[in-house]
Amino acid sequence: MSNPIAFYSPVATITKDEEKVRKAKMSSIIERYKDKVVALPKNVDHHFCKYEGFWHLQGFWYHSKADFSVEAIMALQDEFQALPTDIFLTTYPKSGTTWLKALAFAIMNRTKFKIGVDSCPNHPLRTVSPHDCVPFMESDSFLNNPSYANGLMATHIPYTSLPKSIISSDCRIVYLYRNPKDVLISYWHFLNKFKDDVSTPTKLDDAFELFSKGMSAFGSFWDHVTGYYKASLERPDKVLFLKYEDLKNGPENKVKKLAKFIGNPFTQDEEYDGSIQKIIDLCSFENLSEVNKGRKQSSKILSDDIYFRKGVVGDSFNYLTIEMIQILDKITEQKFGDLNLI
Ligand code: PAP
Repeated sequence: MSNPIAFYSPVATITKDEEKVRKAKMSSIIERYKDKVVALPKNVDHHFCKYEGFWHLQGFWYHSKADFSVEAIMALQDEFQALPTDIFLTTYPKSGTTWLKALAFAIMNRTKFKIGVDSCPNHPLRTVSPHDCVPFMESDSFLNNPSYANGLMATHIPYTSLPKSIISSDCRIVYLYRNPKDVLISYWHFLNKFKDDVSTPTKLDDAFELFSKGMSAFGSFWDHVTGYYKASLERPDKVLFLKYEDLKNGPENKVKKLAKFIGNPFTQDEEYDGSIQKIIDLCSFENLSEVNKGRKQSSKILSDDIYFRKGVVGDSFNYLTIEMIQILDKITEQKFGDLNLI
């Protein structure tokens, strides 16, 4: 993380020309993999937003022909070279990625950007989105220029499909788990915020059915979690498994654990002077959602607000029927039964 400013500024102020370059890069990747994609099993019965359906790769479903799609995963698997010092923040979509990005970024850059309004009113997280500070590997911006990540990246790619060099280089991986019911509801709201979808919102029934069948971008929630959870048991010094709900309930301990794991432990002085709490406050839902109110970074979404809806545990109970809850609980029990995960 030698110069974080070098990578968040261009993203925050992306020009039309830069966007063109990124799109051209993504188009060339899509073109390069088109024959391979044609050969993959697909399900085109279900359209979401601008996506034409789902394509199956290595046990998981993906969209096609855009960033965050199967072509992006294939390109990363073929080309991405990790460094042993790289750190990967990994999640199933809607599990708290934005929050984890903010926390890891704030922890790793706390010498450069001191926390606390007086010491650093211009902290990047007071002006730009956590997504501008920590890129997704499968995004067009990263694929166009991987070096701008500066050693801290995020991804939704399942553990078993990560580019091989991430594992062989012994990189540290942080996985954030969130309970599937809240993930589903968060995901459903998110889907309906995409521009193309505003006039024809996805019904909750449909989102539920597809999610239960593992038919979402990045595949089955349960298989995704299982891959990372098992890895965290097998390689605990390299894979840290955290839970959104634990972070909500007792953030201090988890933030300490995260800092230690990513190689930036808090000193005793920092523990006494409230540094941990300052990071928690900076990365709180309230603060980040205020900073990102009305911001618009990408043309694909209405605004960065959509990453900050409610940020609470258990909101799914306001939407799901009892039957839906029972079905999801049953799948969770069947899938996670022996893992001692919930
Ligand atoms: P992504 O995977 O597309 O990047 P992600 O950040 O994982 O999205 O999911 C957004 C969810 O995290 C939202 O949940 P909700 O729909 O249930 O409200 C969002 O509110 C929540 N979130 C974002 N920032 C924070 C935060 N600082 N603290 C707690 N929850 C947060």
